[in-house]
Amino acid sequence: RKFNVAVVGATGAVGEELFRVLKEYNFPINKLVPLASARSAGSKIEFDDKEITVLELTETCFAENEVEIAFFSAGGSVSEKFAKYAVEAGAVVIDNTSHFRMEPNVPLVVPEVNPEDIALWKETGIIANPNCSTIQMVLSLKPLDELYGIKRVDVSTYQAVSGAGKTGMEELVRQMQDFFAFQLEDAEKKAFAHQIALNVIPQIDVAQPNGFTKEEMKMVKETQKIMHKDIQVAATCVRVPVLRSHSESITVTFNDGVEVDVEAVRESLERFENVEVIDDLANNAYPMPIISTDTDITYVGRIRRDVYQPNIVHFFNVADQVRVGAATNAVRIALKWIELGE
Ligand code: A2P
Ligand code: 11C
Repeated sequence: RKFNVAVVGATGAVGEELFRVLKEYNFPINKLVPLASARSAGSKIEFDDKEITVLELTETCFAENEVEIAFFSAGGSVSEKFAKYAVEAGAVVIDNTSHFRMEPNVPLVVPEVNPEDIALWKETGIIANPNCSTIQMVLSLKPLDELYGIKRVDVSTYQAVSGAGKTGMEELVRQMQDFFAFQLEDAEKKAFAHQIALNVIPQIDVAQPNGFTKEEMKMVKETQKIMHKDIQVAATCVRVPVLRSHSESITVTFNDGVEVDVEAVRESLERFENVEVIDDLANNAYPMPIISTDTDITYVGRIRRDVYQPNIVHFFNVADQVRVGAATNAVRIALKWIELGE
């Protein structure tokens, strides 16, 4: 059967990608309802060679359009205010924001990792899509946990500007143009606290009392919730001048007594759905943002055993933040929700 599908945040970076992914995955759509603020209501989006008018997000728009699946990607405060109207109208909400993620009765899902959690959706009508940096990390942690049992993860991220939406992407491009026009010093800073062109910023989201940032603590708590395990996680999240793929340098400590076999690690990652290994250092082959951008794959490489401790492995992973980290994961959740019998 086909569904009436709403996209809240239809004019944003993730919203626009959602339309592309829905089309590519041949999502069973009866009616598509693009929603945004009054600012862009009346504008058009293109879907399946047709133009569809963007409607204003209102309390009644879900009931009026008989929406059955609602993707939310317009920020936490919009989800906080409007998700309940979609649920009241009988829709399942697939929420891309952090607003509901840590509520105990809301499932937090990466379909390749914890599809069984989707069943919990009935309690609230909401399924939460994890943070982008968590999604690509757990996609590589899950097979390794099955292989050896993970005790601890230390991760440093190199996060693209797309994580800050269209404003973030435009800011990087504008600052690069300003650089070539010798005007970078006066560059406008809206999305980021500092200049992002030709720089790296070791802060994403706000400071927490423990000295970590909110983005870093999301990686801790979301990983534990998705993996159903109190894995120790320490993250350092860094913004880099890359357009739309996040990278992560990951160190995994396995249970005591494990002796890492790099070939076994490689094979377990290769077997895992939507993960691919590129790992041939001698021939300069490893994952990079220019490889993962516009794909639905999480690429892993630079796999190596620790020099000192046999139960530690290091590797590097990259994935398209807008797709794997947001739109594609949301669509995969919806397809799994349908497959599991809604
Ligand atoms: P709008 O174009 O009307 O501002 P991004 O993450 O790329 O910055 O995009 C944010 C998305 O969320 C846009 O589609 C934006 O629509 C939408 N949005 C932001 N605030 C609201 C709001 N208060 N109500 C509905 N949509 C909103
Ligand atoms: C970033 N990870 O790269 C953020 C964006 O919790 O959904 C996504 C924030 C979130 O800036």
